[in-house]
Amino acid sequence: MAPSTALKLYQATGSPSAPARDSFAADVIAGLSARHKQLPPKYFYDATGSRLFSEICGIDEYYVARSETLLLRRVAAEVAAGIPNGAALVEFGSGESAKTRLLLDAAPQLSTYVPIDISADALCEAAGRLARDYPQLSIAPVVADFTGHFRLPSAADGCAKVGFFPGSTIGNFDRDGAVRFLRSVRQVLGIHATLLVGVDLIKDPSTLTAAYDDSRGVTARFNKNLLTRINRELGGDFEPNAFDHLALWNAEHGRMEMHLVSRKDQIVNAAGQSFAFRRGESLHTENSHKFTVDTFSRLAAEAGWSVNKSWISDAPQVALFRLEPAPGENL
Ligand code: AVI
Repeated sequence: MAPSTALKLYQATGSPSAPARDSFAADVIAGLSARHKQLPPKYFYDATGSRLFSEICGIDEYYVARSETLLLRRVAAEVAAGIPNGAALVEFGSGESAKTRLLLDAAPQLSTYVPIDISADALCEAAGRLARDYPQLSIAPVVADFTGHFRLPSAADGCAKVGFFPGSTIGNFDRDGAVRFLRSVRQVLGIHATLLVGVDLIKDPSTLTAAYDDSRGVTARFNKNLLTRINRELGGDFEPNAFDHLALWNAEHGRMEMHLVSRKDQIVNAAGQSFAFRRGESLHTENSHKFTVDTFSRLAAEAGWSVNKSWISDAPQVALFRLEPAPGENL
């Protein structure tokens, strides 16, 4: 039997289509009606946005993916040495599971892989490929919004759990959201767990800005694709070229910000409502927080985790943290 047909997909949420469209519309109406217009970055990732993001990960200026892959390659054996026999690797927002192979290759003692992703198609494809290449591994994909509450599939019962959250996606949450997410991961994984988190580190603003405003304009297209998605899915009439892509370093909040800045006074319709933009007015589309080892350790501590070990890549630097439940913390 082909691996893709042998794989059982755990649907942790109801059918995402209708409720997902409703909450997209509600988020667009709320975000465009706010005094400072903003949209949640999770809506970047339709099929085109996901493809553009993969392209960004291959761009020289976007060091985040490259530095993390090189780091994982360098420390995989050391990370693997801390993984118990028969453990389950649980990946939050697994996408193409590209970096996962570095861990799977280094840790053949893993018995189970649980990739969690909102996209059933991406999950099926990635899980099918992994099932072919790692026939000893039990693969139990879960379709879920990894920021929400869900239970792990029974395939992971009785296994020690190793959470995996690479890619610096933790930086896309605000501080409270990051703490809430890390707390919910502790609940999902249970008490005998460790969590590997990839985090981008603060560095010189010119390197940071170039990473979010690449010279080929792929990140600009990624940003403007959000408007195209609103047009297609919510009957919008945005002219993407009537907005400029802006990437800026906000030193006060330790984050890269992406905005779409209106090139003119204009009225835009979307989700059945009209929204006025002034020339120069910004629609804030993403925050990407950057940390030091110290600031990330404090954030993790707020969520009940303590740092067991951290590894830092060559420049441009990113970090990989291994977290364990803080002593005395209850679930
Ligand atoms: C997915 N996330 C970690 C990326 C980041 O760096 O914040 C998304 C991205 N935005 C622009 N380029 C990449």
